[in-house]
Amino acid sequence: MNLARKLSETAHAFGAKPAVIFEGTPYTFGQVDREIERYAALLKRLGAQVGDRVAIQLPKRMEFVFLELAVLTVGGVALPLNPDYRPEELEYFLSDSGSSLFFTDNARFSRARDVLAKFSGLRSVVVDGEADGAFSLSAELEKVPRGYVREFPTEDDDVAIICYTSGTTGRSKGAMITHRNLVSNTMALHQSWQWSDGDVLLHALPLFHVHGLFVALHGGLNAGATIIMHEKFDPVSTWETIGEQRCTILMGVPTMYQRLMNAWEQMDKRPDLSSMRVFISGSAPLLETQFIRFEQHTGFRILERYGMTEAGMITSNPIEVEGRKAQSVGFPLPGVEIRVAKPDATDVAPGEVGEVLMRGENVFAGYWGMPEKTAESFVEGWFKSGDLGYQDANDKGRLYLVGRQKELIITGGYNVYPKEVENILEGHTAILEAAVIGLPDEDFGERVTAVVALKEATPAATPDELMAYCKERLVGYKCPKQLFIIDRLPRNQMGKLQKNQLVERFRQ
Ligand code: MLC
Repeated sequence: MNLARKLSETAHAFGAKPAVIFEGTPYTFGQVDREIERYAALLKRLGAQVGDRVAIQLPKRMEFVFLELAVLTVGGVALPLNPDYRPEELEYFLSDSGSSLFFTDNARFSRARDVLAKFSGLRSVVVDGEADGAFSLSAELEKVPRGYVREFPTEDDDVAIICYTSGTTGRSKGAMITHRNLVSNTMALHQSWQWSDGDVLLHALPLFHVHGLFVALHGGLNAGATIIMHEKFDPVSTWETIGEQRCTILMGVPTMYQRLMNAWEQMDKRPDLSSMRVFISGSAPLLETQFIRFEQHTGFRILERYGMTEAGMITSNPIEVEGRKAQSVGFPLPGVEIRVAKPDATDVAPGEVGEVLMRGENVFAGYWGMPEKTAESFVEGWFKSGDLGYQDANDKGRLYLVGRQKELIITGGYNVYPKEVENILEGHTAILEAAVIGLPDEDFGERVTAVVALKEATPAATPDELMAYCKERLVGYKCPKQLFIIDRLPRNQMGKLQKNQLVERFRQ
């Protein structure tokens, strides 16, 4: 079933109930549904066809919610983009996806003007006011004819969303997520986490990624719950809102829980948590110390679950409190199968570490325009996650994750492949070679750190200059937080870079 159709049906059942309260402004289910319909009519007017990619680069705001579901309504493919992407990054996503429509705001439109001029077939729409060279959302909505009837022309196996994920080679890959993926995962979580229309979700995550979009937004709308939406995460206002709005669910990444605990320790007046049902963590490993500290402070045991862009939500700790264990990501969700395998794809012995493989209706349809990469990512119908883990044979196969097969840094819930940052650094005229590593960080979990060797013949560059160079070209979370200049990067006799030596040397 088309996800937008499903959510529209729920909206009809809950008409006058608040669906989303965005920074204090309420939108009922009926209003949200009508806006989605109006935006869908607008997309049709702008010529959107079934399968067309529609890129959306917006800060967190209601237009994003209406647009995403309007794109799905007309059978298009939504391309949610980080609002912080720099114009050079945007160029890659627009070109790789072949998007025909681009929704953004004035600030981003003017910043990306030169890039956008390269795409002759692309039409841009600004959601705030007017801009030369772009359609104005409000003016276009005015022109939408009455009487538009939604058709939801796409179904289960059609692509609904392309979500870009950082790639090992430095080139981001567009994961094609189908309606079946979205609907089955939403239903699996509905059942496992016992969502109901009595729930009040505090939504403080970004909207452009799996966690904030599929798990939180789609999950809440599907359940008929009320979503209290904050534009930006702030630990103090999160605590206050939970108490004042009688929230029942919070979803966050470990960095958010770390900051929530720091704030808790500073607060004079502790919030009333009596309405809370569950605090859920994902997108990065939750440390045992964080799990324990949170329970000691609040009395709540965080529910950790495991997901990834390519497979949505995969496993979860049980909703029953006593079943939640630190460092474990729990058990497969309904309809999801997992295995732990050796490099030859045969099963490991029970309890041994191997690569976690998965299959089910949650697993994506492949990488956009990259059939070889897609083929490499599967073995006999199982998706190879790249995550290393083991299943506890004495606890019904409970899954624990212990590491990753490929170099990957997870910082504050975002994935960064070092190669992407190394490629940028090595584009600088003064840099001979660069190595990017993740160092432990109390706030972000891992800290993107660069170690570079400079060319002799060029004028020397300072760490600050090199970090500023990255900031012009890369979204903030990928930029090195620290940069060290050394004479030569350590290599073994075969010439292979010894990153573990760099980690040892710089972790202090
Ligand atoms: C922001 N910055 C980060 C960062 N977030 N740097 C590293 N890692 C991050 N995650 C940068 C900013 O650009 C800024 O740079 C500086 O760090 C300080 O920012 P801040 O104000 O402290 O950060 P803040 O805006 O508060 O954001 C922190 C955060 C945010 C934790 C709230 O990163 C966040 O919302 N993370 C959630 C990510 C997420 O939704 N992941 C889900 C992926 S889906 P400067 O230069 O401007 O100072 C997925 C699947 C699954 O993984 O299982 O869920």
